[in-house]
Amino acid sequence: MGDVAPSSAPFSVRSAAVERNTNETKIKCSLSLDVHPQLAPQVISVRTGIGFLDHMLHALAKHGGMSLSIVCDGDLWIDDHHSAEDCALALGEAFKAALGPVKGIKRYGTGHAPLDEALSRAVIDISSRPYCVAELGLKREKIGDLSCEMIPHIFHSFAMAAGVTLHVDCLRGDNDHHRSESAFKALALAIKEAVSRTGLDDVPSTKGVL
Ligand SMILES: [Mn+2]
Repeated sequence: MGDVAPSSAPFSVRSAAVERNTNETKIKCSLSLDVHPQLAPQVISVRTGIGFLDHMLHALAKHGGMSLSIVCDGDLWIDDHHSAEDCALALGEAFKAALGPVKGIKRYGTGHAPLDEALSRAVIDISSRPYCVAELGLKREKIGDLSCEMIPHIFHSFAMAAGVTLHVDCLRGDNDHHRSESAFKALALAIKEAVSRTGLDDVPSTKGVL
């Protein structure tokens, strides 16, 4: 993991690939936390089997400045639960692996993202203290083929697997598609800030370890 610095410094990409296979889902996920217009162009390919989840994860990667490939072959004949949860777990595992030791990054990140009338806030601490509070106030049963009850669960699963503390709140909004999308985009902005390199090589904690 190189230090940040003048644009002539070597560019390094923090990335990881994980495979997660159970009787319920088979997932391949690769994630890069760094993109560069020439050296590592952003590439996003998301096929979870759940259209609205694809839309949300695509937005998360796009606005998080990440490259993401995820393919899930899951038991959608049952419902969307296992696929949605396990994709979030795989993404969290890939995030944690790509980041490696928590050194030389900002650690904390906050994002606010509006989408028309909706506004969400996400706050992340890359802390090795997995915790999640997600209050999205969604009213519909589902958006497309994704159950609304799964959306906070996706944030929770991601936080547990990634080992991060995460608070995501939708502050206002009438349209559940907008509320959800603004939440994912807010998380994207929070992640982008938290993983950004400080140019130092220290552990960002008074404990000296994270
Ligand atoms: Mn949309």
